[in-house]
Amino acid sequence: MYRSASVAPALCALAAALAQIHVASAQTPTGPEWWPSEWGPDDERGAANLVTPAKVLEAASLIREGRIYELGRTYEQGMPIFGNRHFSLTIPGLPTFISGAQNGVVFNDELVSGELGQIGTQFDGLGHVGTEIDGDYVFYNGFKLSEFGTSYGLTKLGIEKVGALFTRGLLLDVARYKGVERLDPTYIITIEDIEGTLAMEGIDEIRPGDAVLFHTGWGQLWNVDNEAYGASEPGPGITAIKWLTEKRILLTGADNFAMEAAPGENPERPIEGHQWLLSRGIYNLENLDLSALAADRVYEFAFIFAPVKLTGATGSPGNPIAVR
Ligand code: UVW
Repeated sequence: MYRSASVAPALCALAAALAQIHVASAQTPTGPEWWPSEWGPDDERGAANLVTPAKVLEAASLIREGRIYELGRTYEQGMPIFGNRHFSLTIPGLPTFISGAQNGVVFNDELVSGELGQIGTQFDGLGHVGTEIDGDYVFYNGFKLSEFGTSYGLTKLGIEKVGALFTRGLLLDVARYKGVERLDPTYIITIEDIEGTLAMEGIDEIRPGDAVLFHTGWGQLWNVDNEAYGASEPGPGITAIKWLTEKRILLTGADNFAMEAAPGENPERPIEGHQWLLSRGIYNLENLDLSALAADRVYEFAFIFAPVKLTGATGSPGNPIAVR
């Protein structure tokens, strides 16, 4: 038994050290605990915090020709849709409103239904994908769905919190790097592929706050062979996604339905790239049209996107643009 007065502080120090080890090594099904975030335990914007005035000016300096590239797909009946999600647009009434006024004015409105933030070109917010831990579902910054989920929207991490994004964009044309029009249906992009693509394109580095877009060529199948488009897809594997996370980027994106390879490196762990990125505050864009950027070999540009402010939503539709 320890009786010396000097032993107690030593034991306390040991206990504190052990507690530190516990904190540092606490594991989840997708790696070490990712909270609290570097922006504090209450932060809901994640990597959007990296879009600082300096980052905006860096991006603006990349605009040299004033040429705009639209990266968004049109939302239309029959477009590829993941799983049982749906999209419908109708014009009720035709015309919707007949005024009967002297000037004969009539109006048309549209009625849209669907998982608006998760169909077509879509921006995944931080409330979209989480991880089951100890009977709850845990998201960015450790927020638990039992505490922020309601049937009428998320009270934390809603897409309205993101704000407007204006940053340096990079197109990684991995298809060109591999010498193909379109990567194979289950091709998994590696770190070496990314480094090789950057070298081919003359891009020196990926920087914090960048928007990193992958051109896989898979978008050639959009509305051409929708079954093949949704059956699998080439994209970065979880190893490359973890590496990108360490670079503290703003977002990933690709010309396919989920950005990451599907199936991925371990088919027993589906959509793990989403889990990894969104949990750590990094956003994701899917179903982009990157064909014009790739054709013109535009690899570095100003990337601009303002998510629609749907309070409590998990994602946003929209039309991101690249400007060079
Ligand atoms: C998939 O396609 C699974 O990704 P998301 O849910 O982001 O659309």
